Parts: sequence; C-alpha cells; structure tokens
Amino acid sequence: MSVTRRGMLARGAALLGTGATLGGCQRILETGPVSDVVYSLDGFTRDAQRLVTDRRALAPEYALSQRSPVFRANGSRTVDTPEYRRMLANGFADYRLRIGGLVRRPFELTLRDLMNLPARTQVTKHDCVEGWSAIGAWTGTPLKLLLDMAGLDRGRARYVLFRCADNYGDTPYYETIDLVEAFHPQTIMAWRMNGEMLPERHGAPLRLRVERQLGYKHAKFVTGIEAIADFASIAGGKGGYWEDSARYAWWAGI
Ligand SMILES: Nc1nc2c(c(=O)[nH]1)N[C@H]1C(S)=C(S)[C@@H](COP(=O)(O)O)O[C@H]1N2
Ligand SMILES: [Mo]
Repeated sequence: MSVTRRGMLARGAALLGTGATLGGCQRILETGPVSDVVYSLDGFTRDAQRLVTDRRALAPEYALSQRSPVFRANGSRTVDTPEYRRMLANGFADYRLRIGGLVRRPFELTLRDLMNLPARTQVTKHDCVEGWSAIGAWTGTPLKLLLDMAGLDRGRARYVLFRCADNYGDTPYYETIDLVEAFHPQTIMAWRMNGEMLPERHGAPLRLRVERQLGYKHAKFVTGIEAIADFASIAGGKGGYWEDSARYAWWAGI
C-alpha cells in the first residue's frame, strides 16, 4: 500500500471518527472496516464535490405574480438613533456606505451613486428561522461589483462584515458571510423592494440579500462593508449579532 493511499485512508478514518489504526494494512484490508472506510472516503469526496458545486447554484427565483401579499418585517423595524432619524427625514441624501477593511481602495458611496451602478432584480423567498417565509422582489448592487471596485485583498480577506445602524440595547447588529457567498451572483446590496425604495422597516436605505442563507444573515440598515480575515475579535466573536447572543449557527445555508 502506498504512503499516499495510507495517508488518505488515515484521513478518511479520522474524518469518520472510526479510530481505525492503519498500522497493519494487510490485516485491516482483509476485514470489513477498511472497505467501509474506502467506500465512505469516496462518499466524502463526492459530498465535498457536491458541496462546492451547490455553493455556486442559484436560489429559486419566482414570477412577480408570486410575491407574497404581505411581507412581514422582522427584528428591528425602525432605528432610533438621532443620526438615522435625520438621514431618513431627508431621504438619505446624507447617507454614505463605507467600503473598507482588507481592500486596496477604500471608498464611500451615496445612495445615488449606488443606484447609478449596474443593478440586479430578483424575486426570491425569504426564510426566517422563526418559521415564516415570504416572496419579494429585490433590486440592488451586486456585492461582488463593490468588492471588485474596492480592490479586495484576495490574499488576506476571508469574510465580509456588514455593519448596521440599529442597536439591540448597546449592541449594534452586524453579520458576516464568506467570500463564496459574497461573490454569489444573487448576493446584492438591495435599495429597492417590490418596486419601491426600500422601506424603513425592511432596512432602508440598504440591506443585504444573500439568498442562499436564512433571514438573520440578511443585514438591514447597512452602513459599512468591510473585508476581514477573521471575525473572532469582532463583538462576541461568533460572526453575527444572533450568532453571538442566541447561538444561531454562523452557517445558515438553506
Ligand atoms: N440590522 C438588522 N438586520 C436584520 C435584523 C435586525 O434586527 N437588524 N433581523 C434579521 C432577521 S432575523 C430577519 S428574518 C430579516 C427580516 O427582514 P425583513 O424585516 O425585511 O422581513 O432581517 C434580518 N436582518
Ligand atoms: Mo429571522
């Protein structure tokens, strides 16, 4: 048995948690477990492949006529800071989206700047972990475009952080996604919902749509986007407000 093959088997065994030791290759080969390990290792490779492929797949899109008559607003429906109230009052003319972190060219955009960039519209289903769903139409700027414009440092950046204007007590809402989600064609910074400017309760003026993930990842009231290497040192270290405070899973893929 070649060293490479032994290494693979050992890795497979470790992954499977079988505790099989592969010192006596011949003995193990003649008994059941090793073929189980080999079979499962193939299964593992297949699953890993499927995982990679699935991560690029599109979320289902719907016809405009399939939109939900009522789209519930959840979590923060309003932002009580004086700064936000001022911005809302004059139609977000003073709003600035900051894009920074591990990028070569940090920059700021007004809402008008964002609306002048190429946009994507998608009719998708939102699934909240609390057990409700709704279909809505979203228009916004592909996140990939913003990251490309900023010159993402692909050598160091691993995640994208979204900073939000709303607080739960003293804790600002925030979320993080990885770069596969960030570059996904349906991952957009939405400023329009169902043909109207994004209403306050749904995260005005700008919210994330990350269609392969559960509702709590879709940060509303976004004020800043940062490319980061790691989220362990941010807030509670779990990568998002609900991940920190309610132990929701960081990975919320659906
Ligand atoms: N900034 C911010 N983003 C947020 C939340 C929030 O409370 N604050 N709630 C999350 C949850 S749990 C859900 S289900 C969706 C709800 O989006 P909607 O209000 O447009 O339905 O926003 C998510 N993004
Ligand atoms: Mo949610």
